[in-house]
Amino acid sequence: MAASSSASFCFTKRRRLKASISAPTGFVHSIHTTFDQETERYVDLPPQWESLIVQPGDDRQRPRPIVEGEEPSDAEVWTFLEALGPIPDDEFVEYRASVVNLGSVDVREYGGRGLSAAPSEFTMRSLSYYADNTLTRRGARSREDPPARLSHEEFRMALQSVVSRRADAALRELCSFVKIGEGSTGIVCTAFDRRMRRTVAVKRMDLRKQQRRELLFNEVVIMRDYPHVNIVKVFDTYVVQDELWVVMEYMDGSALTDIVTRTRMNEEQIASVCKACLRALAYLHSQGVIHRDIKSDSILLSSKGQIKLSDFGFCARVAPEIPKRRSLVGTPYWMAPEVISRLPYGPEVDIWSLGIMVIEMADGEPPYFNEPPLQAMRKLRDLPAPTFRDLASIPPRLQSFNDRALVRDPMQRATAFELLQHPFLNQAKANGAFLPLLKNVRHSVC
Ligand code: 3AM
Repeated sequence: MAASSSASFCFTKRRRLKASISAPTGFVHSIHTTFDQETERYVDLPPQWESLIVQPGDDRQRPRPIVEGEEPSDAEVWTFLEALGPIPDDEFVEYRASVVNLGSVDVREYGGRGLSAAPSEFTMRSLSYYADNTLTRRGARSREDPPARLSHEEFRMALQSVVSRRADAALRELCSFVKIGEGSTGIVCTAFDRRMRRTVAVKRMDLRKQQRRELLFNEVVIMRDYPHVNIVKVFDTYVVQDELWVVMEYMDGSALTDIVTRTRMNEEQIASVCKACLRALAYLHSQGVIHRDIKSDSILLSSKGQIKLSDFGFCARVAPEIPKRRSLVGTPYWMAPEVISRLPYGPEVDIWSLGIMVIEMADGEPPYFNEPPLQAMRKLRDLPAPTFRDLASIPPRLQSFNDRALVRDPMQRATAFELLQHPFLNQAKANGAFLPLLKNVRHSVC
């Protein structure tokens, strides 16, 4: 106390200089944010502030996906093949023999013209098989001897050769970037696309900051090669300096997470989400694609009531020659028991995760959400399949639907096709089931 009073005494002896500040000029009131007393949330926050201000109901701690595992994915081998360069003609016959059995396209096309000319059918479907044969025959690598790691620049070049457009086009055509969120692989912005004259969503991923950078190939090819009414559309892809940019349709409603955490969904709305998601999954599974990260965060809604699947960064492929995957990939609370047990798994894992997402829609969060991720994973692995928190309040049709999804034995679990036939989905509405819920949950972009 004594010290502070003597200090104030010193200051009073000094002459204070007052700065003079003029009144603001050219003032424009373009943002009007208010505070809703009922929900205790700010309304109409500028989008760039939304990622900074924690509001009640916001979940800043959304669990992140785990990406682990040594299996070389198709894309990983693919990038390695790219580094090996064109296949010499005298070796061609052998390669062709190994691929032709898969009904793939001409390998020479790939070898001769380089990766950018390679049809995606070939590159994505048969590459692992092709690579196994190619690499061992060349004597360069065997399956036990994993591919040499590409340098950053080599990897960038490989990615560059599969994206749809050149970086200068992105810089010329995209403007007015506003960050709207952050995922596990990068940030998402809205931007205005001058060529298409529309607002788009741009996912920007730094090549150097990825847990498994080869998974970035998924971001380029999956939405491009598997167009579907319930899958978010991708318009263009670019490599801009050290980033991969994926330009997508902007889903101006919200992520399903915003809805499940803030409101109570009715049966019709839950059925509508399930139907849209199952349609996308039935299609992807028929093409041998597993999403591996189904959860409310991966479902996006538009203000017109469209429901679409997104976030394809953790996909894997299965094919007759590689019918199962092994790596531990997914988000802990949504992971199927077989993934956690490190058993070989297939597309059934998406159906389990869908079942967990149904619990999210009914209860607001997945089972064991109050436990740390590893504890929750242990329970999912060891305990009987989880169910709704208040089973008595869940309509029987919804219970019976989810009883077919949350089956521990993947062989007994319903497929996407089977679930699409379930009577619970008769309540689904084409569009519009969500419109009443969408108000106030999403940033509005002009
Ligand atoms: O953090 P929130 O939930 O607000 O919904 C996605 C998430 O937003 C959003 O970007 C954030 C990080 O993934 N997002 C991703 N793709 C989108 C798209 N195509 C998108 N928002 C609109 N349209």
